[in-house]
This record gives sequence, structure tokens and C-alpha cells, in this order.
Amino acid sequence: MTESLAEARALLRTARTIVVLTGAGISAESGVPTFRGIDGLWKSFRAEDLATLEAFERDPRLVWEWYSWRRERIAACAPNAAHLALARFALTRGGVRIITQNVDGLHAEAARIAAGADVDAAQAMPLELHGSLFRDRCTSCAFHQDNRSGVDHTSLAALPRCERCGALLRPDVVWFGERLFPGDMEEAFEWAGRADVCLIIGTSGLVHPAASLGSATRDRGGAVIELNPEETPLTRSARVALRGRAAEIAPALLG
Ligand code: BV8
Ligand code: ZN
Repeated sequence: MTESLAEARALLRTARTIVVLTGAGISAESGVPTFRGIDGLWKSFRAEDLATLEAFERDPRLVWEWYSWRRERIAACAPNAAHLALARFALTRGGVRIITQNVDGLHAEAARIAAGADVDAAQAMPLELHGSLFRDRCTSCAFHQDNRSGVDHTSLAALPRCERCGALLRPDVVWFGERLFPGDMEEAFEWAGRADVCLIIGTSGLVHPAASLGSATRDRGGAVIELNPEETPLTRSARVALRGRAAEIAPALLG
């Protein structure tokens, strides 16, 4: 395993199919708090306290308070140089699939910015494995709605309800212990299984099934490149480990 940017660039240049897996670290320089870093979201909260269906059923007001705070805080964040470099990379060469664990919507926004008015942004749109912070979904029927605003969590009665059936709305994210959305896991592993390179940016590699995508590439003879300031459980499977911040290294890696 090397830390060579030149080697990582050569691997990407000769690759036909590339999967990019991102985590909270790619959004760190946009001001989005990571989950397990020093200012990690989970530090003040424990994942099992808030990001689970049981927690929501036990105390929907508390769970909405946390998501409402995140929604308002993250709605003010913009894509950084890493999101933009990745979007441009995906738009300019085919065969790239961006797969993110993030729910902050910044890859989609970067795709729209990079594509501009006259280019179809679809090639750079991410597969959002864990859903979106900016969408509500009904706990009972199929109703969904985009929603970038905070919610009134001051009382149970004030919590948002479905306009169709009156049931409580929840954030349209995948909680711990919940399955990914239908077809997403299959699509992610289908891409990873046939990728020549799996580029992993800004994830601690602790959450499954996303954390296993790199092994799916490696098991089929592909190479893993990891971009992260720190070592993670995924580092040992990497052909190249680039130590540094995404916004600083991604433009040099992908430009
Ligand atoms: C499933 C959405 C199966 C919500 C998230 C025991 C009990 C229960 C479940 C399990 C268990 N053991 C294993 C499991 C499975 C569980 C899991 O993996 N748990 C882990 C914690 C052990 N997984 C699940 O439950 C998944 N579902 O398995 O279903 C099933 C089968 C049948 C029937 C029913 C179920 C669903 C997991 C989805 C959870 N939802 N998010 C929300 O966001 O509110 S996960 C959450 O963590 C976020 O999505 C986040 O992205 C994700 C992973 O965290 P990271 O992105 O890696 O962020 P982190 O802070 O950890 O790391 C940041 C990294 O960036 C660091 O490495 C840092 O060094 C680096 N960095 C920092 N700055 C920079 C940087 N890198 C680059 N540049 C920088 N500037
Ligand atoms: Zn409903």
C-alpha cells in the first residue's frame, strides 16, 4: 500500500468503472459536523438514542428536535471543493457512480452546480444510501415530501403529520436496524463488484453495509483508494491511502 497521489491518479486514469463511497468526512469542510469526530454529532448524542425507529417510537419529539436542528444547521452549508471536483469528474468521464452515506444533499447540489444550466447532472447524482435529511416520509402511508425547514418540536401535538392520512411524519433517512431502501443495496454492490477502483472518501468505515463496498471491489480484483486524514478499518484493504483532507486532496486527485 502506498500514499502516492501519482499512483492513485494512474489507477483512476486507467479504470473503466469507478465507484466512489463517501461519508461525513467529505462534508466536514462544508461545516457539516461528522458523526464520530471531535465535534461529532454522536458525541453529544448516542446513535442508539436518536437514529433508530425504537427511539422515534419512544420519543418522537426528541428525535425530531435533533433532526430539526441538523436540518436548519446543514441547510446553510454549501458543497466544498471535494464535492465539486467529484461532480465534475463524474460529469466529464462515464462509468463513475457516487454512492454516499451522507444525508446532507451536498453531492446533489454539487452535481447541479457543476452541470450548470445546459448539461444533464444525472451522471453526477449520488445514490443516497441512508436517505435525505431534507425529506419527510409518512410513518403509515407512502406519502413523501421535500422539506428543508425545521419542524415545530415543542410538543407532541405540534409534530408534523401526513396531509393524506394524519399519521406522524418522520425524517426520510435509514435508521440503525432498518433496511436500506429497496434496490439500493443491490445497486451499490452491483457497481462495487464490477468497479476497477473503489475510491473511499471521508468515512470511518464502521457502518454496514456501506463499509463493505470496498471489499466487494477488491474481491473481484479491483483496487481501493482511501482518502482520509486518519487510518480506518478500511485502510488495510487500500492499494493507496491518501492522508489528508478531502477539500485539499480531491481536486488534485480528480482534476
Ligand atoms: C442494516 C442516517 C440490516 C441517519 C445512518 C448492532 C445493532 C444494530 C445494528 C447493527 C449492529 N451491528 C451492526 C449493525 C448494522 C448497522 C451498523 O452498521 N452499525 C454499526 C454502528 C456497528 N447497520 C444498520 O443498521 C444498517 N441497516 O444493517 O439493516 C437489516 C436486515 C434485515 C432487517 C432489518 C435490518 C443501516 C445503517 C444506516 C444508519 N444510518 N445515517 C442519520 O444520518 O441521521 S449512519 C450514519 O453514520 C451516517 O449516515 C454517516 O454517514 C454514517 C457513517 O459515518 P461516517 O460517514 O463514516 O462518519 P464518521 O463521523 O463516522 O467518520 C467521518 C470520517 O471522516 C472519519 O474517518 C474522519 O477521519 C474523516 N474525516 C474527517 N474530516 C475529514 C475526513 N475525511 C476527509 N476530509 C476531511 N476533512
Ligand atoms: Zn400518511
